[in-house]
Amino acid sequence: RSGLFTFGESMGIFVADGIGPVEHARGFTLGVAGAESNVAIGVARLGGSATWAGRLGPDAAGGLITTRLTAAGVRVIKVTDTAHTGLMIRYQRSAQFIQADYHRAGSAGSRLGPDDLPADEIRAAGIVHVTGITPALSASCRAAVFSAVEEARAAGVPVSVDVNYRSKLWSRTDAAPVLRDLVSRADVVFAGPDEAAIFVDSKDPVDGLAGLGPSEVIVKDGARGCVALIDGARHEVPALPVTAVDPVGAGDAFVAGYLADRLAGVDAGQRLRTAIAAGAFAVTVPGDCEGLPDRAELGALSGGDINR
Ligand code: KDG
Repeated sequence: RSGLFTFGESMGIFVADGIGPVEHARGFTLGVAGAESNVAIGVARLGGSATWAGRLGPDAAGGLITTRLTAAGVRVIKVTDTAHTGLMIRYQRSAQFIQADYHRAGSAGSRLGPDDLPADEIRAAGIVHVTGITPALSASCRAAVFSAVEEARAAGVPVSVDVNYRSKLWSRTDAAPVLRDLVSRADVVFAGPDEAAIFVDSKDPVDGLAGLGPSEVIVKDGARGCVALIDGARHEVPALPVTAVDPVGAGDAFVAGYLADRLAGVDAGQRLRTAIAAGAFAVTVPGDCEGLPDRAELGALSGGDINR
Protein backbone atom coordinates (compact mmCIF):
# COMPACT_ATOMS: atom_id res chain seq x y z
CA ARG A 1 0.00 0.00 0.00
CA SER A 2 2.92 2.28 0.89
CA GLY A 3 0.88 5.15 2.32
CA LEU A 4 0.60 6.74 5.75
CA PHE A 5 -0.79 4.63 8.60
CA THR A 6 -1.71 6.57 11.72
CA PHE A 7 -4.01 6.12 14.70
CA GLY A 8 -5.11 7.94 17.83
CA GLU A 9 -8.08 9.72 19.35
CA SER A 10 -10.26 11.91 17.17
CA MET A 11 -12.91 14.02 18.84
CA GLY A 12 -15.85 16.21 18.07
CA ILE A 13 -15.02 19.85 18.77
CA PHE A 14 -17.40 22.71 19.47
CA VAL A 15 -15.70 25.95 18.54
CA ALA A 16 -17.38 29.16 19.73
CA ASP A 17 -18.17 31.49 16.86
CA GLY A 18 -16.49 34.87 17.26
CA ILE A 19 -14.08 36.15 19.88
CA GLY A 20 -14.94 36.84 23.53
CA PRO A 21 -16.04 35.15 26.77
CA VAL A 22 -17.50 31.71 26.09
CA GLU A 23 -20.64 32.52 28.06
CA HIS A 24 -21.44 35.22 25.50
CA ALA A 25 -21.00 32.89 22.52
CA ARG A 26 -24.12 32.89 20.32
CA GLY A 27 -23.23 29.78 18.40
CA PHE A 28 -20.75 26.95 18.10
CA THR A 29 -19.42 25.22 15.01
CA LEU A 30 -19.07 21.46 15.35
CA GLY A 31 -15.92 20.11 13.76
CA VAL A 32 -13.37 17.32 14.00
CA ALA A 33 -10.23 17.45 16.18
CA GLY A 34 -7.38 15.02 16.65
CA ALA A 35 -3.75 15.49 15.77
CA GLU A 36 -3.34 12.15 13.98
CA SER A 37 -6.52 12.43 11.90
CA ASN A 38 -5.48 15.99 11.03
CA VAL A 39 -2.21 14.60 9.63
CA ALA A 40 -4.09 11.87 7.73
CA ILE A 41 -6.45 14.44 6.16
CA GLY A 42 -3.47 16.65 5.35
CA VAL A 43 -1.60 13.85 3.58
CA ALA A 44 -4.72 12.86 1.62
CA ARG A 45 -5.35 16.46 0.57
CA LEU A 46 -1.78 16.64 -0.72
CA GLY A 47 -2.41 13.59 -2.89
CA GLY A 48 -0.98 10.86 -0.67
CA SER A 49 -2.72 7.73 0.56
CA ALA A 50 -3.61 7.80 4.25
CA THR A 51 -5.25 5.42 6.71
CA TRP A 52 -6.46 6.41 10.19
CA ALA A 53 -7.43 3.86 12.84
CA GLY A 54 -9.21 4.49 16.13
CA ARG A 55 -12.17 3.85 18.39
CA LEU A 56 -15.33 5.90 18.07
CA GLY A 57 -18.57 5.98 20.03
CA PRO A 58 -22.01 5.14 18.59
CA ASP A 59 -22.94 8.82 18.52
CA ALA A 60 -23.14 11.97 16.43
CA ALA A 61 -19.49 12.92 16.89
CA GLY A 62 -18.36 9.42 15.89
CA GLY A 63 -20.49 9.62 12.76
CA LEU A 64 -19.18 13.09 11.93
CA ILE A 65 -15.56 11.96 12.26
CA THR A 66 -16.13 8.96 9.97
CA THR A 67 -17.95 11.07 7.38
CA ARG A 68 -15.40 13.90 7.38
CA LEU A 69 -12.35 11.64 7.19
CA THR A 70 -13.86 9.53 4.45
CA ALA A 71 -14.88 12.61 2.48
CA ALA A 72 -11.32 13.88 2.74
CA GLY A 73 -10.08 10.65 1.15
CA VAL A 74 -8.77 9.01 4.34
CA ARG A 75 -9.35 5.27 4.74
CA VAL A 76 -10.91 4.73 8.17
CA ILE A 77 -10.39 1.57 10.23
CA LYS A 78 -12.65 2.01 13.24
CA VAL A 79 -13.78 0.00 16.17
CA THR A 80 -17.18 1.13 17.43
CA ASP A 81 -17.12 1.28 21.22
CA THR A 82 -20.01 1.59 23.66
CA ALA A 83 -18.28 4.60 25.29
CA HIS A 84 -18.85 8.14 23.97
CA THR A 85 -16.66 9.81 21.39
CA GLY A 86 -14.38 12.36 23.09
CA LEU A 87 -15.35 16.02 22.81
CA MET A 88 -13.61 19.36 23.06
CA ILE A 89 -14.91 22.87 23.57
CA ARG A 90 -12.74 25.69 22.32
CA TYR A 91 -13.22 29.42 22.44
CA GLN A 92 -11.13 32.42 21.70
CA ARG A 93 -11.16 34.63 24.81
CA SER A 94 -9.33 37.37 22.92
CA ALA A 95 -7.44 37.73 19.65
CA GLN A 96 -4.42 36.44 21.61
CA PHE A 97 -5.77 33.67 23.83
CA ILE A 98 -7.37 30.41 22.82
CA GLN A 99 -8.84 28.19 25.52
CA ALA A 100 -9.67 24.53 25.10
CA ASP A 101 -11.42 22.07 27.41
CA TYR A 102 -11.16 18.34 26.95
CA HIS A 103 -14.09 16.02 27.66
CA ARG A 104 -12.27 12.84 26.83
CA ALA A 105 -11.68 10.84 30.02
CA GLY A 106 -13.25 7.38 29.58
CA SER A 107 -13.95 8.07 25.90
CA ALA A 108 -14.03 5.47 23.14
CA GLY A 109 -10.72 6.76 21.75
CA SER A 110 -8.96 6.33 25.08
CA ARG A 111 -9.97 2.63 25.07
CA LEU A 112 -7.86 1.88 21.99
CA GLY A 113 -5.55 -1.08 22.49
CA PRO A 114 -2.84 -2.99 20.60
CA ASP A 115 -5.34 -5.50 19.14
CA ASP A 116 -7.26 -2.70 17.38
CA LEU A 117 -4.36 -2.05 15.01
CA PRO A 118 -4.09 -4.63 12.21
CA ALA A 119 -0.49 -5.85 11.95
CA ASP A 120 -0.77 -6.37 8.18
CA GLU A 121 -1.74 -2.71 7.72
CA ILE A 122 1.28 -1.61 9.72
CA ARG A 123 3.66 -3.89 7.85
CA ALA A 124 2.33 -2.70 4.46
CA ALA A 125 2.56 1.02 5.30
CA GLY A 126 5.02 3.46 3.76
CA ILE A 127 5.31 5.20 7.12
CA VAL A 128 3.68 4.76 10.53
CA HIS A 129 2.95 8.07 12.28
CA VAL A 130 2.16 8.41 16.00
CA THR A 131 2.00 11.32 18.42
CA GLY A 132 2.91 11.85 22.06
CA ILE A 133 -0.77 12.53 22.79
CA THR A 134 -1.83 8.88 22.53
CA PRO A 135 0.46 7.41 25.24
CA ALA A 136 -0.93 10.05 27.63
CA LEU A 137 -4.52 8.86 27.22
CA SER A 138 -4.51 5.45 28.96
CA ALA A 139 -2.40 2.37 29.62
CA SER A 140 -4.00 0.53 26.67
CA CYS A 141 -3.34 3.52 24.35
CA ARG A 142 0.27 3.59 25.48
CA ALA A 143 0.60 -0.13 24.81
CA ALA A 144 -0.98 0.37 21.36
CA VAL A 145 1.58 3.02 20.45
CA PHE A 146 4.61 1.02 21.50
CA SER A 147 3.36 -2.22 19.97
CA ALA A 148 2.60 -0.53 16.61
CA VAL A 149 6.02 1.13 16.62
CA GLU A 150 7.74 -2.19 17.29
CA GLU A 151 5.66 -3.94 14.61
CA ALA A 152 6.71 -1.27 12.10
CA ARG A 153 10.37 -1.41 13.08
CA ALA A 154 10.45 -5.19 12.77
CA ALA A 155 9.02 -4.89 9.24
CA GLY A 156 11.45 -2.12 8.24
CA VAL A 157 8.64 0.47 8.02
CA PRO A 158 9.83 3.98 9.01
CA VAL A 159 8.31 5.39 12.20
CA SER A 160 7.39 9.06 12.55
CA VAL A 161 6.71 10.68 15.92
CA ASP A 162 5.28 14.13 16.60
CA VAL A 163 6.04 14.84 20.26
CA ASN A 164 2.86 16.95 20.70
CA TYR A 165 3.14 17.42 24.48
CA ARG A 166 -0.26 18.25 26.01
CA SER A 167 0.03 19.69 29.53
CA LYS A 168 -3.67 19.04 30.24
CA LEU A 169 -3.08 15.29 29.86
CA TRP A 170 0.10 14.72 31.86
CA SER A 171 2.92 16.51 33.68
CA ARG A 172 6.32 17.12 32.10
CA THR A 173 7.80 14.75 34.68
CA ASP A 174 5.43 11.91 33.79
CA ALA A 175 5.79 12.55 30.07
CA ALA A 176 9.59 12.79 29.93
CA PRO A 177 10.60 9.10 30.11
CA VAL A 178 7.77 7.99 27.82
CA LEU A 179 8.44 10.62 25.16
CA ARG A 180 12.15 9.93 25.33
CA ASP A 181 11.58 6.21 24.87
CA LEU A 182 9.18 6.83 21.97
CA VAL A 183 11.52 9.23 20.17
CA SER A 184 14.45 6.84 20.57
CA ARG A 185 12.46 4.30 18.50
CA ALA A 186 11.62 6.78 15.70
CA ASP A 187 13.19 7.44 12.31
CA VAL A 188 11.50 10.83 11.90
CA VAL A 189 10.78 13.15 14.82
CA PHE A 190 8.95 16.47 14.96
CA ALA A 191 9.08 18.66 18.07
CA GLY A 192 8.94 22.25 19.19
CA PRO A 193 11.98 23.53 21.14
CA ASP A 194 9.96 23.62 24.40
CA GLU A 195 8.78 20.06 23.85
CA ALA A 196 12.29 18.79 23.21
CA ALA A 197 13.42 20.44 26.47
CA ILE A 198 11.08 18.07 28.37
CA PHE A 199 13.35 15.08 27.73
CA VAL A 200 16.66 16.22 26.18
CA ASP A 201 19.37 18.15 28.01
CA SER A 202 21.23 19.52 25.02
CA LYS A 203 21.23 23.30 24.45
CA ASP A 204 20.48 22.64 20.79
CA PRO A 205 17.17 20.73 20.47
CA VAL A 206 18.10 19.39 17.03
CA ASP A 207 21.33 17.81 18.28
CA GLY A 208 19.63 16.60 21.45
CA LEU A 209 16.89 14.81 19.53
CA ALA A 210 19.31 13.41 16.95
CA GLY A 211 21.37 12.01 19.84
CA LEU A 212 18.42 9.74 20.70
CA GLY A 213 18.61 8.07 17.29
CA PRO A 214 16.20 9.48 14.67
CA SER A 215 17.91 10.17 11.33
CA GLU A 216 15.37 12.90 10.50
CA VAL A 217 14.90 15.53 13.19
CA ILE A 218 12.66 18.49 12.49
CA VAL A 219 12.29 21.22 15.09
CA LYS A 220 9.27 23.36 14.22
CA ASP A 221 9.24 26.77 15.79
CA GLY A 222 6.04 28.46 14.60
CA ALA A 223 6.58 31.93 13.16
CA ARG A 224 10.36 31.38 13.28
CA GLY A 225 10.20 28.52 10.76
CA CYS A 226 12.05 25.25 11.25
CA VAL A 227 15.51 23.80 11.75
CA ALA A 228 16.24 20.21 10.75
CA LEU A 229 18.95 17.60 10.63
CA ILE A 230 18.12 15.10 7.90
CA ASP A 231 20.51 12.26 7.09
CA GLY A 232 23.40 14.32 8.47
CA ALA A 233 22.59 17.58 6.63
CA ARG A 234 21.36 20.67 8.47
CA HIS A 235 18.52 22.74 7.03
CA GLU A 236 16.90 25.99 8.10
CA VAL A 237 13.69 27.17 6.47
CA PRO A 238 12.10 30.49 7.49
CA ALA A 239 8.35 30.78 7.99
CA LEU A 240 6.19 32.34 5.27
CA PRO A 241 4.59 35.69 6.13
CA VAL A 242 0.82 35.16 6.32
CA THR A 243 -2.15 36.69 8.14
CA ALA A 244 -2.68 34.26 11.00
CA VAL A 245 -6.24 33.85 12.28
CA ASP A 246 -5.96 30.48 14.10
CA PRO A 247 -2.72 28.70 15.05
CA VAL A 248 -4.49 25.41 15.86
CA GLY A 249 -3.63 22.63 13.44
CA ALA A 250 -0.56 24.34 11.99
CA GLY A 251 1.79 21.75 13.47
CA ASP A 252 -0.27 18.92 12.02
CA ALA A 253 -0.36 20.61 8.60
CA PHE A 254 3.43 20.96 8.78
CA VAL A 255 3.83 17.26 9.57
CA ALA A 256 1.38 16.32 6.79
CA GLY A 257 3.34 18.41 4.29
CA TYR A 258 6.62 16.78 5.24
CA LEU A 259 5.27 13.23 5.28
CA ALA A 260 3.25 13.57 2.04
CA ASP A 261 6.40 14.67 0.24
CA ARG A 262 8.47 11.98 1.92
CA LEU A 263 6.01 9.32 0.74
CA ALA A 264 6.23 10.81 -2.76
CA GLY A 265 10.04 10.46 -2.72
CA VAL A 266 10.75 14.21 -2.68
CA ASP A 267 14.15 15.45 -1.38
CA ALA A 268 14.61 16.78 2.16
CA GLY A 269 14.84 20.49 1.30
CA GLN A 270 11.59 20.43 -0.66
CA ARG A 271 9.83 18.36 2.03
CA LEU A 272 10.61 21.10 4.54
CA ARG A 273 9.43 23.86 2.21
CA THR A 274 6.15 22.01 1.64
CA ALA A 275 5.82 21.56 5.42
CA ILE A 276 6.37 25.27 6.04
CA ALA A 277 3.87 26.25 3.32
CA ALA A 278 1.24 23.80 4.60
CA GLY A 279 1.66 25.11 8.17
CA ALA A 280 1.42 28.70 6.92
CA PHE A 281 -1.75 27.93 4.98
CA ALA A 282 -3.34 26.26 8.03
CA VAL A 283 -2.97 29.33 10.28
CA THR A 284 -4.93 31.43 7.81
CA VAL A 285 -8.08 29.31 8.30
CA PRO A 286 -10.08 28.80 11.53
CA GLY A 287 -10.52 25.18 12.68
CA ASP A 288 -8.36 22.15 13.44
CA CYS A 289 -8.40 20.52 10.00
CA GLU A 290 -10.27 22.99 7.76
CA GLY A 291 -7.04 24.76 6.81
CA LEU A 292 -5.22 21.72 5.41
CA PRO A 293 -4.34 22.69 1.82
CA ASP A 294 -4.31 20.72 -1.41
CA ARG A 295 -1.44 21.06 -3.89
CA ALA A 296 -3.13 23.79 -5.94
CA GLU A 297 -3.78 25.85 -2.80
CA LEU A 298 -0.15 25.47 -1.72
CA GLY A 299 0.95 26.67 -5.13
CA ALA A 300 -1.41 29.63 -4.84
CA LEU A 301 0.11 30.52 -1.45
CA SER A 302 3.59 30.63 -2.97
CA GLY A 303 2.28 32.58 -5.98
CA GLY A 304 0.27 34.92 -3.76
CA ASP A 305 -3.00 34.42 -5.65
CA ILE A 306 -5.62 31.97 -4.39
CA ASN A 307 -7.97 32.63 -7.34
CA ARG A 308 -5.72 31.36 -10.09
O1 KDG B 1 -2.99 19.54 16.89
C1 KDG B 1 -4.32 19.95 17.05
C2 KDG B 1 -4.85 19.06 18.10
O2 KDG B 1 -4.35 19.49 19.33
C3 KDG B 1 -6.33 19.06 18.19
O3 KDG B 1 -6.92 18.70 16.96
C4 KDG B 1 -6.83 18.23 19.33
O4 KDG B 1 -5.68 16.15 19.17
C5 KDG B 1 -5.96 17.10 19.83
C6 KDG B 1 -5.44 17.17 21.19
O5 KDG B 1 -5.35 16.12 21.80
O6 KDG B 1 -5.13 18.24 21.70
